[in-house]
Amino acid sequence: MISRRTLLSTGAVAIAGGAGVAAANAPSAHTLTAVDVHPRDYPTVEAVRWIGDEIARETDGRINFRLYPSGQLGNETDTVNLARFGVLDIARVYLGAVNNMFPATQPLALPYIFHNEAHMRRVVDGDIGREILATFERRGLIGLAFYDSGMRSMYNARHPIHTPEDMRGLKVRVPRADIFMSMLDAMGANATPIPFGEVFTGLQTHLIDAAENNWATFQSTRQYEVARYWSETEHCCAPEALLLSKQRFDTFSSRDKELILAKAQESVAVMRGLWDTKQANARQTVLDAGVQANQADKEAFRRAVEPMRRRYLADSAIARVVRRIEAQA
Ligand code: BDP
Repeated sequence: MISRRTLLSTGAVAIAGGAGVAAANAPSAHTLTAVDVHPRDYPTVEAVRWIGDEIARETDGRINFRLYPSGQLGNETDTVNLARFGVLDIARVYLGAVNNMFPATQPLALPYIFHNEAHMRRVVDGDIGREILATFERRGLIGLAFYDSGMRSMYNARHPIHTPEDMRGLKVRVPRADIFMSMLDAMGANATPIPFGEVFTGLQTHLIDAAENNWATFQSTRQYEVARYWSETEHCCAPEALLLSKQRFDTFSSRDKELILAKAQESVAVMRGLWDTKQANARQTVLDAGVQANQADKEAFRRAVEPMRRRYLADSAIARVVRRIEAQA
């Protein structure tokens, strides 16, 4: 089996157009490489493909995208860094991957910060969203857009979860990000960080009992085949981030830059259309396959994470943004 690291380095060679086996496939100077952990037909990947097609059309093919979906080029934190250093161009990542490097993104990932998806959309579409996107520039990235990621809930292979009590002793997979780890700890789970691509096998082999994610991911990764209980905690509604290498961006003329930024912004509406359909279909597929779904006691979960939320709110910059977000509920 080829290790992730080998893949990453061969991928990086191909992208940088270096010598050797990969050189034959090296993209031209105006090909932007875009990575995502999701498969080709996932809304985030389709939205980025849409941007590439639009830009290629407007520039008569002078600028085009090459997509590397399904985590081919490694985990999300690695791809963020590869983009910062100009090895790849566009990284679509979940917010946990950038929470530490870009603290301004933390409020958006806090549990129960958004009342519903409409609230999240309103916030990222407005001044708060724009201000947070602008902070990516401080460390080598252009924040292109925020995409939908729905609400994350809990699923497991053992029993329905109603209250945090039901989480005791469960090994719950979390993404390797401080916010997610402390969120799940606060809920009383045994938070186990494992990479996204290993969750299915982890559930299947009982290395873990549970995980949390949105309907679309639960379905597209087929994790529902091995975790038969979905419990609606809806604890997190963090959007996805679409990031572009600043090094690469700076090689374009101001006209091209405007085009890239404009198409990325336009893709948000495209993505939301795809997302709404995907989310509804994924939910139906999972329920039709016999997964048992229940409402969890969200108030009890909200109480459980309150001390953890308060620790984040001790940072006055975070507290200020949280107040503004709440004002838009
Ligand atoms: C999905 C995100 C993906 C993350 C994944 C995870 O779209 O970027 O890698 O969750 O939990 O919802 O790791």
